[in-house]
Amino acid sequence: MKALMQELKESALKAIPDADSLENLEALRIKYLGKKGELTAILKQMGKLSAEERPAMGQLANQLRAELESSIEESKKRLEAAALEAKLKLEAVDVTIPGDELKLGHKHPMYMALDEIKDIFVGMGFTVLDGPEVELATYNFDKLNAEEGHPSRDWSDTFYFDEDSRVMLRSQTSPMQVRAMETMKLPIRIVAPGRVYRKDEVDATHSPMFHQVEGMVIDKGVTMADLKGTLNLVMEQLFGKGTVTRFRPHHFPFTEPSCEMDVQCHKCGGKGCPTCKGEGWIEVLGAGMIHPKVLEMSGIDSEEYTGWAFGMGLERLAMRRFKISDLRLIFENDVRFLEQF
Ligand code: 2NM
Repeated sequence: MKALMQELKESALKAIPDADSLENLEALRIKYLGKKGELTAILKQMGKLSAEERPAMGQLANQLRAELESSIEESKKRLEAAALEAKLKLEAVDVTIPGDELKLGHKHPMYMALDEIKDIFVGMGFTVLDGPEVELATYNFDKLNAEEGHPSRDWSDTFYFDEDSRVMLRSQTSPMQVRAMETMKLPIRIVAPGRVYRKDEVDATHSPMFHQVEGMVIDKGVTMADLKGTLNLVMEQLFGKGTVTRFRPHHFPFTEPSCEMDVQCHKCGGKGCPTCKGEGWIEVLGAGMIHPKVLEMSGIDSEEYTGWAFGMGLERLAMRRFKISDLRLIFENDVRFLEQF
């Protein structure tokens, strides 16, 4: 029995340090020390020994078990350390590898133009307003003096949501100005930029969705001179000092009198060239003195207060500012186009 244990010890203490994985080590533990292992098999023969021999043999067996256990423990530590090292090596981050390049986009050219306009008006004490794109026809038309039967109310021009033409996509941003007149304390100085919708076919100068900037001033004693003076200043900031302008009579339902404003072509100085289509002038906006009926409908006393308002198309302005030839480029969002700004 002693010889058997010596044999077991020699083979085990040779095999255990050679184990190359935790799984193999565990298999060895079961092989030598398990319930059905080799040591147990030897101990089963203890019954054959005499009572005198048993204690010494038992002590020897316990010693052997302890030796094997400590050898297994040692190998386990070694294998675990190796496994940890391998894992760390695998997961190591090389901080010297250059990172992925971050591709940051930038503002859309049309919003660059809008920000410029907003800055100019904010600098003159105007407040920027935002409002709903789904509007009531009352706010889009009635309260702006465009009564039932006005051509712009036609189903062929306006996106309605319901049969009786009450709810619609706003065709101008002026409904926001009506809401301002109804709710804000006078005097009022506001600009209202945003999307508007009209049933137009898409071509180089038209889109069923486009952007407008409208604005208005209401106070006591406001006149056409304020309209012209303010808008002239805006154009000087937009197109440069000394920009020449002119005002032509026009008609809008919500203003009286109404006008359109042109700036003299900055390319040819008014002689006529492709930029201004030979005209010498470029139309930039519509404006006018707010119709007394419009003021009264929103609860403002037109005897005491007067006001002026304007509306301009943002796409057209951006196209001129950045020399964009086709309106569709603004909405296609082709990065080859957008990267140029
Ligand atoms: C334009 C031209 C002229 C305008 C008028 C108003 C309001 F609400 F005050 F009556 N808002 N916008 C206006 C005036 C808009 O667009 C070409």
